[in-house]
Amino acid sequence: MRPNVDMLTLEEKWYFDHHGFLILREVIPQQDIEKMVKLGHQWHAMKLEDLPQPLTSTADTHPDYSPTIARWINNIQYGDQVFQKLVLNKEIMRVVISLTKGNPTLVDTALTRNTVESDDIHFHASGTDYTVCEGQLYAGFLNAATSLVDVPNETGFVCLIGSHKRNFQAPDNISIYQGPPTVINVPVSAGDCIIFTEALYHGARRWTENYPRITIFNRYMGNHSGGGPVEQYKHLISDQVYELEKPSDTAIQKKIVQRIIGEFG
Ligand SMILES: O=C(O)CCC(=O)C(=O)O
Repeated sequence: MRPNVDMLTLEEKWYFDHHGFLILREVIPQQDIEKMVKLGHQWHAMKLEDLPQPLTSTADTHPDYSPTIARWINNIQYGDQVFQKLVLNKEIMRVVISLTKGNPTLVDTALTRNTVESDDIHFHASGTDYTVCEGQLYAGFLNAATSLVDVPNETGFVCLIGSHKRNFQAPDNISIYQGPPTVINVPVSAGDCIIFTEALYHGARRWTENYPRITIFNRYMGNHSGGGPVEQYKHLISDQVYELEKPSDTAIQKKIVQRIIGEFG
């Protein structure tokens, strides 16, 4: 018999179902934050063609590209072990495993830099894959957004609370600058992680501080059958990260999933 993959508390379930996200406080140590910030600055100072392979920036080739886009660097887990540690973070994985019902696949990593010049990120959402059945939540596309800096009120992540349920089409005139109760802004401290379903309408307000906002967005899918690791560079990642990037097979539980469930068991 398979072990129980639902490691959320009742309060976390209520909160996620109601809001469309959960906040995990202080999930990474200060020394990891410092290392990530240093590498983030280093990579963001590079042009696309100069990034160490297989790092890339799909921001630079994005259809909505603008010189002031909040730029992101992808495949960072191949660039340093500290990002692999975040991908496998036990607290984040507890939530990801629970919400994907035990079948997560890491599909993207992105280290994003916003400055006061960066464009607003207007409300958008991806997919409608969110359900609740017999007390168990399922979110087929999750984004774990870990902030590497303090994000004060009135800037950074915003969302249309509860919009992941999608029972009705949201009006299209709601702005990221509207306030509660419809639109909420989520201030966080360096090391906090907001895990949200991509079915939730979300965006980001203009950055206001005199230091850049740096955030790592690690995206996970449930029962994902496509994609996979960058095979040519598999020697740069651990077996656990490699396995997490492999498509899910619902008949076989990933070893990394078994290990994390065991640690909470
Ligand atoms: O910057 C943010 O917090 C939101 C980012 C975002 O909208 C996304 O990753 O899809």
